[in-house]
Amino acid sequence: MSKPQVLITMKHVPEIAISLLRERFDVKICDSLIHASRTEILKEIPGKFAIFCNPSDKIDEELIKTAGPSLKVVGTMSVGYDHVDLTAMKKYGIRLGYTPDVLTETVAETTIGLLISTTRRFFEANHALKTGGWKNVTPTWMCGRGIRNSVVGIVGCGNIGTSIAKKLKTFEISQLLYTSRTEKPAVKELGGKMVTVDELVEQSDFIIISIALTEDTKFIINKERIAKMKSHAVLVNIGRGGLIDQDALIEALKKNKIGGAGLDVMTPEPLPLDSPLIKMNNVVLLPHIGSATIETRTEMAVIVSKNIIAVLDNTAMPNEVQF
Ligand code: 8YV
Repeated sequence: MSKPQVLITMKHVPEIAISLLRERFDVKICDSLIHASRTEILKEIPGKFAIFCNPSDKIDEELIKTAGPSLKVVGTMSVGYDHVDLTAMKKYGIRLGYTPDVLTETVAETTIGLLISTTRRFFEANHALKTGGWKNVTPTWMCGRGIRNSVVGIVGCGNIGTSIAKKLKTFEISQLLYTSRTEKPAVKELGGKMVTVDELVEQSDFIIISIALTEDTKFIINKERIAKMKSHAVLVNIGRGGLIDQDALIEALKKNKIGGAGLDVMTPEPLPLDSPLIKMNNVVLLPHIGSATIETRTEMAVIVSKNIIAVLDNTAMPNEVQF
């Protein structure tokens, strides 16, 4: 009897995760060099039991209908699932596995790195060094703002936001602000004060966006809120590009209305090379590498496989999105 089939939309998935799947499934890995295009996914998806994907794959009704009734589970290698149309998933009775928790510390580490490299101008300084700009150094050359004694605000204090708060504690900041639907005892214990998004953007020297993208949080950082920020405020986004009105941000950065931005996520991804963000000295851009350590990505991939296998076995998934 033939095995059920899984489609993996990307290359270089850790072998351990693929072997787990191979024990139970026929595994089809996309033919594309790195990541399957939408066209390739739609060509390959008919008859598959599962799709092993990531946030760059839009899982919508068209894809589900193209897969046909064999499709029972979507396994996304991510904690975020804004790329999945939950209404369509529900309509067709498809389950969704994801990978929370295992990436929390890694993403929090990336955030701290991005925060420091943005405010202390690491990439600008590195570029100057490599291109002959390191000449007669004046006392204020390449100076940034320190994090110590500053007000740091975290928009969205889930697991990742809480881990960022814990790490920030050692920086001797003067005040930690956060937004959340409910008060977070762990963050309160660190001295964190729950405020509204408007209070947070007005009062913070550093603003970190660490919230899931939903209909409610889209453009949570809009033109009005950017206008309320301090003129030296540094904005860091490790959530999703869609959380920020990027055109409004670019406008503010061009006019030096805020101090700078550190973005691991943006719109669209990959960012086109002609985006004004690329040329800006007060912007640090990373290509969505928040969770990119070998250990974390391996753990994430294994969880995706286990989530998919659980559906075949009709047992509880290690991590299932309830909707
Ligand atoms: C992705 C992410 O998982 O977890 C998320 O929501 O955005 C990333 O960590 C990454 O693109 C690997 O698939």
